Amino acid sequence: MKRPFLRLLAVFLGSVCSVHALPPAPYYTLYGTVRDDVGQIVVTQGAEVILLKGGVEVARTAIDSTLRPDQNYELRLRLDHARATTRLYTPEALATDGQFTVRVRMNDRLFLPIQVTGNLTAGKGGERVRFDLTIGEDSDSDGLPDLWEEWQLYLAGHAPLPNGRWDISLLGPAGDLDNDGSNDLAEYIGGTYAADPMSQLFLESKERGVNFWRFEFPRVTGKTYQLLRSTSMAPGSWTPVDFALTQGGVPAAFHRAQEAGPISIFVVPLAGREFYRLTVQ
Ligand SMILES: [Ca+2]
Ligand SMILES: [Ca+2]
Repeated sequence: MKRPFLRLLAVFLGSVCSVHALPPAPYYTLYGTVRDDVGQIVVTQGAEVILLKGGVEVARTAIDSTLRPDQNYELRLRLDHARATTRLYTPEALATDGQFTVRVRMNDRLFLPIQVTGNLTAGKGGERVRFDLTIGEDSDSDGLPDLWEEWQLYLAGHAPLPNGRWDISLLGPAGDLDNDGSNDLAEYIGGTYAADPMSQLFLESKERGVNFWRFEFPRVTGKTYQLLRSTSMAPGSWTPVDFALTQGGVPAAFHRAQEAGPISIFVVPLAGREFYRLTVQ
């Protein structure tokens, strides 16, 4: 099978980025994806992200899996540029560079996401900052939930240590337990097995017609896929491209998998050289 430059290019939309907007609205926007401890996007009805300042709630928003393909929550916060001698104009406003923390409420329980350690610092008004959240325990502080790590070790044929615990240090975001070229964080995000080298995300070119290009990739139930295209592969040159699930079908910006297995997607090709990459959430 031929997979050279089209081979997965699992891109994490989880990195922090910020976009500056113009005044007058001094909102600070926190957004991202909330996942559970096996990597699935939270779809629980009534689940919320809650923001606290000094232990007191100042904002909350519903977790909504239909919000956008690459995020299921968004919190817009008012920031106050108050100087040390002035007071915040509303009790709900956060002082610029103020301290806050985040919790997730789900099934009437409050969870501390593993990314949240201590207080966080709000930036400046107009910023839009990605902050992905994972519910679960992370006793080795590597950003991967312990339950998922233990599950991968079980699948790999490992046994618990004599003390009954699993040696989760064998996995890490930059590690590659099965040596398949996809690191353990990519496998967690992509929903593939970190202990099975045959299980990984890749994009394969299958067929080039006069006015279509057919690709195939192995989808995982519950994951959302988007396609990006570039004519140079230069950083910043990748732009989203719509794709259809059938030749001549209606193109869409993303695909949310309802089942597992290989899937074909169709795009209208450009005239010249082009490169594609697949992203997963
Ligand atoms: Ca961990
Ligand atoms: Ca791997």
